Amino acid sequence: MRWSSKAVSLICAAGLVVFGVVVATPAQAAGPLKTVAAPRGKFIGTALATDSLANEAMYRTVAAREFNQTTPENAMKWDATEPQDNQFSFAGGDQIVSFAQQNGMTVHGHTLVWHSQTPGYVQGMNATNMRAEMQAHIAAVVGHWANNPTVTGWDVVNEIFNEDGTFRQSFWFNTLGQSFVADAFRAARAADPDAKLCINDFNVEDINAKSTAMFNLVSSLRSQGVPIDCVGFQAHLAIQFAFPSTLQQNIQRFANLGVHVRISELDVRMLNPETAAKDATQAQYYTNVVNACLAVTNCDGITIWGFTDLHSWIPGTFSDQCCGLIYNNSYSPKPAYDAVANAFGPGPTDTTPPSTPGTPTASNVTATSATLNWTASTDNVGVTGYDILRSTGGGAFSQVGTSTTNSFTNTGLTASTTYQFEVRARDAAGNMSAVSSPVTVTTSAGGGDTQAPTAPSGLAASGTTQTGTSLAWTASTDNVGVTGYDILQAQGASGGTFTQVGTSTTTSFAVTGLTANTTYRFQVRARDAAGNVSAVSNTAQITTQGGGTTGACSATPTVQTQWGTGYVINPLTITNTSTSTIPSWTVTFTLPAGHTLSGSWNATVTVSGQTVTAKSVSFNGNLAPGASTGTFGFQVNRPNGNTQMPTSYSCATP
Ligand code: G2I
Repeated sequence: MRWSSKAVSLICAAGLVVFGVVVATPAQAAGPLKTVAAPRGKFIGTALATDSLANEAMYRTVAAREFNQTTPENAMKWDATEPQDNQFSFAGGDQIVSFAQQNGMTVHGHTLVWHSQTPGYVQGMNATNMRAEMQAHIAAVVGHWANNPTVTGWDVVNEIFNEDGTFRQSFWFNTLGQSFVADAFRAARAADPDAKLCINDFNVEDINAKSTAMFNLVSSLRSQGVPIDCVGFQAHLAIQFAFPSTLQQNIQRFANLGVHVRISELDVRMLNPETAAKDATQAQYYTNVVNACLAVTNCDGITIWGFTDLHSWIPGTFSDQCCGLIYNNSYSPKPAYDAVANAFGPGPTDTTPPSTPGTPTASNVTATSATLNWTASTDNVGVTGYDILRSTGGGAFSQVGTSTTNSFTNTGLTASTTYQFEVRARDAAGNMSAVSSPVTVTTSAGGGDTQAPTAPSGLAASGTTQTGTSLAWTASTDNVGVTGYDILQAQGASGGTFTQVGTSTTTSFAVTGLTANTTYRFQVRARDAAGNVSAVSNTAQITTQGGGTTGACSATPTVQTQWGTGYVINPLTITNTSTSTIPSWTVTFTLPAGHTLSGSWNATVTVSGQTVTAKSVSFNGNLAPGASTGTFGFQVNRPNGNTQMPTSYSCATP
């Protein structure tokens, strides 16, 4: 639907009366949201609560009009579905599923295994009983909706990591170790082979220690054949924290593993009170999230964690915060609504330019650079960036850069020279604001910035394999700004020389090319634009996984089917029989005389005479001790009736 100008002014007036804040004029945004999201191949959803659905007509109307997906906010959690052992209650879940069915929405089940909202009778069990309880719960709950095509997937495990990437010390982990994760996914697959099975967590939007731990786990589960299909990034964001700038890059690296990704619980809270300026920043965050999902093919869509500020978990959890959603308390769309609608499909009618940015102030003026800060512009849809204009010695202004934030550092200036800077704002439709008033800056005589960044801290390595490891650290600070980090490496637990092996502009780095079974130490240091280098960080030490030797794995064939002139071996199960992780495997075997290979899957196969050599591919090579992969198989043609089978199977690493 399109907002008529009459409706818009009514909404505005309502906003003014209720909140006493100046509400930006809602854009003539395209909508409903599902109408603009669907052509882009993405779902747009909301969390739904059973009591609001039952009691409020407006809640039902907006939910049905705007969204084509829902995640039950609480109704499918353990305390709701199995409050007492073996006494199941599906009424709340059924209520949401039937609302979804009537209104063309899909349902994502939330959530099977979580440390929160799980009754005490589960938490006190011993390991044997707890595993059986978990499997029975999953079988019953997933099984209840398994034949209902409206329920398309599940959050199987929820919030299993600490912020530093270690496993959360929940009763699940403390009783069962990390095995509960794979067991939960297997139980869910068994209960509904068609459901898409997700892991879900918060504070994993950026590339950081927690998201990297999740990345390593997903990658290892997939290499072991554990049925995990998707990753949910909750995205409970807040405008008082920087937007997670590596969101797109982060979800892309997961998608590259072959899983689907989703923004699963989006909201963008703010410190009280709500103001028009904060609403504009919030709208910008929503724009950024939609754009990140649009940029990643396997991002299936976005679920907002509710839609009206009237019903949100935020004030109950953060008493000083509010207003994270896209409709206000009286069900009027906020700028964030327009931001989502326009990011999916730009409204053709947005001709409103952003407001003029505040006059810049200059700081950290050196002989060669100056940093500008200005009061952000607001826009009915969202500011997409700023142009920075400069004049030297009173000459004409020309553009010297752009910024997506309300600050900019101009480098390459000449010492003892007077410049003037102005900024202007742009929106997604290309509308440009007026230019700000100018600020005059005179660079210093020389010498420039001599202050080094602080040393990076908290350097830690995770996900160490035979040939690599992932480093992450806490950012340095600098009077002007950190421009990057050097990564230093030394061999051995002591001695040796640290040499630079790479650079990073973020606070993480993937080290590759290491030797198996070898100890390394790592340090990082920060640089700024003037070339000042910080002291080095703490040292992180790792030892790579043991190297492959013949006999580290075994190969076991299964004859899947055979006929007169051929047969299929599937799977040829490869098992890691050693005590350390293997990164890859090579299987050889001999075909009987007259037999020829006619096809194979999930390995790189070469044939020489009757000897076949099969090497693992990216997703099935890495096997933990004792783990197996059943992904490789092949087909053979044979002379009619010759019933011999291949012989001399052997498996080696790498
Ligand atoms: O905490 C925000 C979300 C983080 N990720 C997992 C989500 O499942 C979680 O959602 C929230 C719901 O939005 C709240 O509505 O999970 C909370 C529980 O941890 C939910 O709050 C609970 C209250 O704590 C209960 O007192 C209340 O009975 O909602 C229940 C039903 O209204």
